[in-house]
Amino acid sequence: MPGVSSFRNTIIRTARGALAGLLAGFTALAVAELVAGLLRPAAGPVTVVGGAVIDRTPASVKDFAIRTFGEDDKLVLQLGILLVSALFAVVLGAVALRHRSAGAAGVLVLGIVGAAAALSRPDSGGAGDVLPSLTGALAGAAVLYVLAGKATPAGSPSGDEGTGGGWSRRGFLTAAAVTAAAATGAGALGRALSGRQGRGAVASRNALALPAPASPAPAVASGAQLKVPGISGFTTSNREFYRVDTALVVPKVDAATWRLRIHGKGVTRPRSYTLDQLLARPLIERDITLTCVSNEVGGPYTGNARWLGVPLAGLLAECGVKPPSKGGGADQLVARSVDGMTLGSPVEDLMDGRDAMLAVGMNGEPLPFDHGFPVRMLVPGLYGYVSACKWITDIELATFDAYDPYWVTRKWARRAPVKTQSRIDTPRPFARPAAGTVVIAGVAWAQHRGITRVEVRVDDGPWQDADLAAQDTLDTWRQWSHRWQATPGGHTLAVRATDGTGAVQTEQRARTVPDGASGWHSVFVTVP
Ligand SMILES: Nc1nc2c(c(=O)[nH]1)N[C@H]1C(S)=C(S)[C@@H](COP(=O)(O)O)O[C@H]1N2
Ligand SMILES: [Mo]
Repeated sequence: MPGVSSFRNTIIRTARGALAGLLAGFTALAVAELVAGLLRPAAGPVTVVGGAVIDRTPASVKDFAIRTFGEDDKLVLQLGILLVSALFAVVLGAVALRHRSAGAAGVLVLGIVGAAAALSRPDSGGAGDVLPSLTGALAGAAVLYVLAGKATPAGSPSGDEGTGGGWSRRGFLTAAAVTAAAATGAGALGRALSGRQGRGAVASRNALALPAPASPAPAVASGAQLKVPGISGFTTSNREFYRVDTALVVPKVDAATWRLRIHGKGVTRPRSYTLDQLLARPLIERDITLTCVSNEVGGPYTGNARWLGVPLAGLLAECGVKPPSKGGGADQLVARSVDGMTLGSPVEDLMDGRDAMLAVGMNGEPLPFDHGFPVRMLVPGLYGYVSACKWITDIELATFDAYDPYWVTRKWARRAPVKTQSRIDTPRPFARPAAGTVVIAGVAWAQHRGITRVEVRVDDGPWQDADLAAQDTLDTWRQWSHRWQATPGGHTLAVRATDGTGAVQTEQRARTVPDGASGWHSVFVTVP
C-alpha cells in the first residue's frame, strides 16, 4: 500500500524535521550561553534580544506589562523570546527537510539578528559581544544541516542534497540524543560560568563595612507605625521593596573596580571617585519613601527605607557645579548606570537643601544588587525614573534642552515631582468585614511636602478626617486610620490626602504616562 506508507513517511519526516529544528535552536542557545559565560554573561542572546525588545516597547505596552505581570514582567518576556525562538526553530526544521542549506542559513540569519542586538545595547562590551550569538548560530546551523540529512526515512525521496536519504530511524534518534546531551552540557557549563563572573562583586559586597553616618537618622517617630493588621510596614524591608528597572540580568558590579565620574557643563573640576573615597566623606542617613511613576492609584510600587549615603549637593559643589538660580549653566543632571540607563534630574532640586544622595546603604546593609549596589542616586520628592539611578557610574551636567534621557525619549515627562497620593491597605478590595467597627487604614505620601490631612469617605457620605499617625519626616509616607461603623450591604470606601502645601489630592483620574497616576483610591467591600 504505497499511499499509506508515504503518508506515514510524511508524518515521520515532519516530526523529525520539527525535532531537528528544536534541537538546532536549543544547541544554538546553549552554545551561545557557554560563550557568553566565558566572555560576558550580559552578551547572551536572550539577554541582548530581551533588552532590545524592552527598549523598543512603546510606553503603553510596557505599562500594560507592568500592570499585568508586575515584577514577573521580565520572566514573561524571556519565556516569550524562548517561545518565539521555538516557533522559528520548528519552521526552519521544516524548511531544512526540503533545503538543508536554506534551513541552516535561516539559523545563521537569526544569529546575525542576535549579534546586531548585542551591538545595539547601550552597555555593549564592544565587538566581542557578537561572538555568543554568532558561535551559537554556527553550531545550530551545523546541527540542523546534519540532522535534516538524517531525518528522511530510508527508502523515500530525500531533500535537495540527496546525501541524507536512507538514514535509519536509529541513526536519526542517536544523532538527536547525542546533540541534546551535548547542548545540555554546554548550556549548564555556560550557566555555571556566568554565575562565577559575579563572584568578585558578591565578595566585594560581603566585605563592605558601611561607616557610621556623620548625621544619623533620628529614630523613627514613635507612633509612625500604626498597630492595625493589614497596614503596610512603615519601613519596607529590602526583601519586600519593589523593584522596577529594565535590567534582564541584574548588574553585578565589583565595588573594588567601580568608579563614579562627574563631568559636563559647568563642571570646573571634573573628577572620578572610588567607593572608598565616597565612604570617607561624612555620610547622612535618612528615611526616604521612593515611588515609581508606573504606580497605579492604589498600586504597590512605593516603599520606604532607611538610606545611608553621600550628600549629592556638596559633591557637586566641590566639582564646581552651581544651581541655575545661582548662575549655573546646567539645569539637568544626567545619571548613567553601568547597564547604559540614563535618568535626568533638575540640578535646582538636587541643590535646594533636600537630602539628595548617592546611597550606599539600605536598611542597615550595603545596597542589595537588585537595588543598585554599590551606589545609587536618591532624591526625595521625585519619581524614581527622574532621580533614583541604580548601579550609577557617571554623572554628566547638561541641559534639558540639549539632552533627553531614556524614559523621556519614550513619552515620559522631563520633570516629574511625586504626586500627592493615598492608598487604602485595609480592608482589601472585595473583603467581607463583619458589621460593627471596621478599621480602614493605609498610607499617604507627598514626598518633600509632607502629609497634613487624610480624609475617608464611605459611599456618598461626607469626607471624614482620618487619624494621622506621627509624620516621620516630610520625605516619608504617613500612615492613617479611621474607625468605621460598618452596616450590612455593599460599600465603597475612598481616601484622599492633603499635602504640606495645602493641596488636596485631585479626584482627576490620570494614567501613569506621562508623569504619574492621579485620582482617589477606592475599595469596594461587602458587609454580610
Ligand atoms: N540603572 C537603572 N536605574 C533605575 C531604573 C532602571 O531601569 N535602571 N529604574 C528607575 C525606576 S523607574 C525606579 S521607580 C527606581 C526603582 O528602584 P528600586 O528598584 O530600587 O525600587 O529605580 C530607578 N533607577
Ligand atoms: Mo519607576
